[in-house]
Amino acid sequence: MKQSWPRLNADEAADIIQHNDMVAFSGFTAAGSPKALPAAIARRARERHQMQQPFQIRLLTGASISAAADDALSEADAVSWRAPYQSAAGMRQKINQGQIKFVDLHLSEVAQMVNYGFFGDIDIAVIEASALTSDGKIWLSSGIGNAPTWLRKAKKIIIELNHYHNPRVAEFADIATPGAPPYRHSVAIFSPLDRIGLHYVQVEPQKIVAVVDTELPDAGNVLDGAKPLCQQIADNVVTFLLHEMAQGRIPREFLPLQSGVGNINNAVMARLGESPDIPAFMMYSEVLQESVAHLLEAGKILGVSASSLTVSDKTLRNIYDNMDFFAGRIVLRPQEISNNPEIIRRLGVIALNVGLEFDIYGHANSTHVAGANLMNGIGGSGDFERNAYLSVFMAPSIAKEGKISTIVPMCSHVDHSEHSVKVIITEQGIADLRGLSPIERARTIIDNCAHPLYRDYLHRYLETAPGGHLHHDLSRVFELHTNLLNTGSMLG
Ligand code: 0RQ
Repeated sequence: MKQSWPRLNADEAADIIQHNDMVAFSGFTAAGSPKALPAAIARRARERHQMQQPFQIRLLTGASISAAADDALSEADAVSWRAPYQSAAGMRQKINQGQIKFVDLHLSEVAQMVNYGFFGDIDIAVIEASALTSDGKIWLSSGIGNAPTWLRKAKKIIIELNHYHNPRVAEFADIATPGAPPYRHSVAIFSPLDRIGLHYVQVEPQKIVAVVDTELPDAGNVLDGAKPLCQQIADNVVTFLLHEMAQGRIPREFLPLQSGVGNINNAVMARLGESPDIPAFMMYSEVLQESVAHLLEAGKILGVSASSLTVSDKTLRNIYDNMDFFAGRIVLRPQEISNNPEIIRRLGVIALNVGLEFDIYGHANSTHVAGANLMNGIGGSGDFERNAYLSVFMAPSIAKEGKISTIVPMCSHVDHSEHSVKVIITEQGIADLRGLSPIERARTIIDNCAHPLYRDYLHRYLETAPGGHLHHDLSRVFELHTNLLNTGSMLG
């Protein structure tokens, strides 16, 4: 059946959305996420609230969306429930004030959870597309995320047809869906650029209730620039990886890398690119970040599997202007495949992620400051670090001008356990935890990674705390955190 859909503006399309609807946005980071509907939904919420009517949506996304979109929605009190990840200051504040319920999830699991109805039905999917046809073929844009699942499961679909994107962006997409347990077959990806799916998603055309034309950039990946501390951490990561190669624990052709987002990860990728002793390598990651695009062009990175092009506008334009070069070197996948544990383990991915704090035994906190306040969420860090060949965590040894040590006796919240964290790297040095007993791990982390300001305290804690296999003094274990809360500084 051929269809022609209502071409609506964003406000008209937002009128389709009802109070308490479960709304699912396309994209992964700002890349590929809707640009016009978030602000229109916020306006609708404000109007309804002025009329003393309730209006809040429940919002599912791939990962973060643009901070502008999340903040517009949170400022308008337009969201009651949010999953699985966010990174916007306003949204974060409302979550921490208890006004928005937030569910922090491993990104690879979300599609399966929705397929099995863990969160109920999806009422409306709002999907950015670069093209669509009347028989229901939808070509996505710079981020895939969970869009294929949203399109399949949603009762209604609103398409944002974004003319900003080069229609050839869809050449990056490899849309495939793993089968459902217990009949799931292996996902046949044996090299990062292997393709197993289609460039488009097929939907039931009658589910599309509106098409909204836009011409808007992704707008959202602005990095602060490389701080000196980031460079020192990056140097230590390169030193570690070169040592592993020299020891024969990383093969000469190297292993695929995963790299999280942010300044540290960007600096690490750039440094790896500059190192003549690191061979050209592949990435099996979730985001393709700024420095990675440049390294692809330079030939240092041979190919990238990811779920989004999380790059600046200028870099995205450059990719679009050189599609013949990039099309064969980038594959964008649904996040249940970009972050798939089976493939990460098979390919021997080296995972490089940043955490907020680490304890002396190697547990890592990526998400909650002083055990209470959400920062962003676990994102894809757990998908990769639990299954990686080598899980490397990075952080500066101190935060807030030294008032906070990122190495503490016990993490105030645990996202990654000592059983999977293999290596911790700060600007101070490298703690290689493989094969070490807990007490050896503690000494190594304190000596190699903690800031000199905090080393004596941490050593004293370790040597005076009672214990057996681990040493812990439960009456003092959070003394640093308590000092921070009481005095503004961990050392009191
Ligand atoms: O605060 O911005 O006010 O200065 O936290 O820290 O050092 O700039 O590092 O931007 O890479 O963020 C873990 C949050 C690090 C991030 C986290 C303060 C610090 C600063 C930011 P300011 P940095 P980053 C791929 C993988 C989980 C998700 C993930 C993250 C701010 O990397 O969200 O890995 N990771 N995803 O001052 C209090 C501490 C602190 C602290 C740092 N111990 N206590 N504040 N800060 N340590 C992405 C996806 O999944 C899509």
